[in-house]
Amino acid sequence: MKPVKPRDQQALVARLMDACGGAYKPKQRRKHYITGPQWAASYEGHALFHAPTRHAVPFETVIAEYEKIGIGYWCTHDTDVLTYDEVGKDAQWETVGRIRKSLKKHGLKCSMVTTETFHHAVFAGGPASESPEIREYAKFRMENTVAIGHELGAEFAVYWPGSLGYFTQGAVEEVQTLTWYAEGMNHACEADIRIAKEKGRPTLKHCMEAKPFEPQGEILLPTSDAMLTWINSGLLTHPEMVGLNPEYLHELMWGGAPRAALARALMAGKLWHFDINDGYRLKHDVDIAVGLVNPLDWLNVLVLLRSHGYNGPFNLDYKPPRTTSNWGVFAVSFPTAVDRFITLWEMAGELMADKVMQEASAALRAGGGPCDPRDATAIFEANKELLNLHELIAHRIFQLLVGAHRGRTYSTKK
Ligand code: GCO
Ligand code: MN
Ligand code: MN
Repeated sequence: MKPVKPRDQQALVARLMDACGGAYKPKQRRKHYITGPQWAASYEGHALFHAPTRHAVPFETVIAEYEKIGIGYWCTHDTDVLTYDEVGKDAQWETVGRIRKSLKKHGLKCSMVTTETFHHAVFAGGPASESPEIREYAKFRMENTVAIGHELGAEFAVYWPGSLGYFTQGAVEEVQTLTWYAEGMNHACEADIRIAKEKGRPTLKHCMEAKPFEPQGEILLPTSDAMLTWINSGLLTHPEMVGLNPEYLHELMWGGAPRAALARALMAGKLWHFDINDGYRLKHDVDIAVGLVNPLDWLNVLVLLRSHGYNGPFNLDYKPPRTTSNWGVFAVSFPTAVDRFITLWEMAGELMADKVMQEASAALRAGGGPCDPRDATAIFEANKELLNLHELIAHRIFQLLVGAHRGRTYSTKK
């Protein structure tokens, strides 16, 4: 192969993107409640063992690029767009004004704001640390983010308490810390009620996001289920304002089935926001783009969400890989992530309408017919052949995923 000179590389990538085909138009992409984070597009490719491979991207550029792709919503941490010195000051409102202008110019909406309570040294002991000053500071930050959210027209506020935990046990009293953390959430909800009233807007939906490990060695609320327990503990003054933002990979990381975790959130009426990405079980938070690792599982997840009428945001919380350039983030990474999501979403719809799937599910639910309800063997015999459908259904889902149902026929008889 001939080396590809640097000046020819973007053209090659663009030509192969075209050759991939199957891309949706921005208008089609905009029909979905897909949200693009400031921090994902601006991620520089750095990590504990990695130097950056890209430069940060200002919100004006991110918003303009999202418009071109057809991502209709933008979200941010407070400190993605503000320095610590600016938070809560006049400079903050000047920036918020520029964000509003930029969103308006490009026809985007702000869906969600989130308070960063993990990066700065002040959160070394977490946002609900022993010192009352640290807890007061966290409350100020949460209230301030709520105010920014209202100013930008957001519908959701997200909280990721990854620094609520410890590396070594003994100094931190778990029940006390969780109670203090609840006081922070109560403060945010009460501020929200007040600000919403002043502005004549609905209150925000406050969504908790769990991750089982990182950055603390042990996390006090490591899973969505743990968060449901905390929401229903009686510590919250407004539990009805607090729900969940599960992240696909975070539920996979602890070894659970994301679809089952989402089902439990749905049952509790708390599935309000969803971070979409991909990765591996029991590994660190690799934040790979949706569908690149577990497309079959993703298809199943979307069937569940479609069946239960989930209509909240699908937030592209992933990290464009370090091998992708600043140009590639918007030319390859975001459009392909969006298109894989929409493809899987549409396939989920096809799967739900598929005759084989429908007949098989109905037959399983109908059962094998009446027999002595106390005779285990008789009941088993009556259902035995029907239960083959479990495997047949899994095979059918695979066929739909790989497109083997289009133009190919399968038969057990020759
Ligand atoms: C992660 C987390 C974050 C949160 C974000 C919102 O993967 O490290 O998911 O990306 O989603 O901080 O609070
Ligand atoms: Mn993650
Ligand atoms: Mn996330």
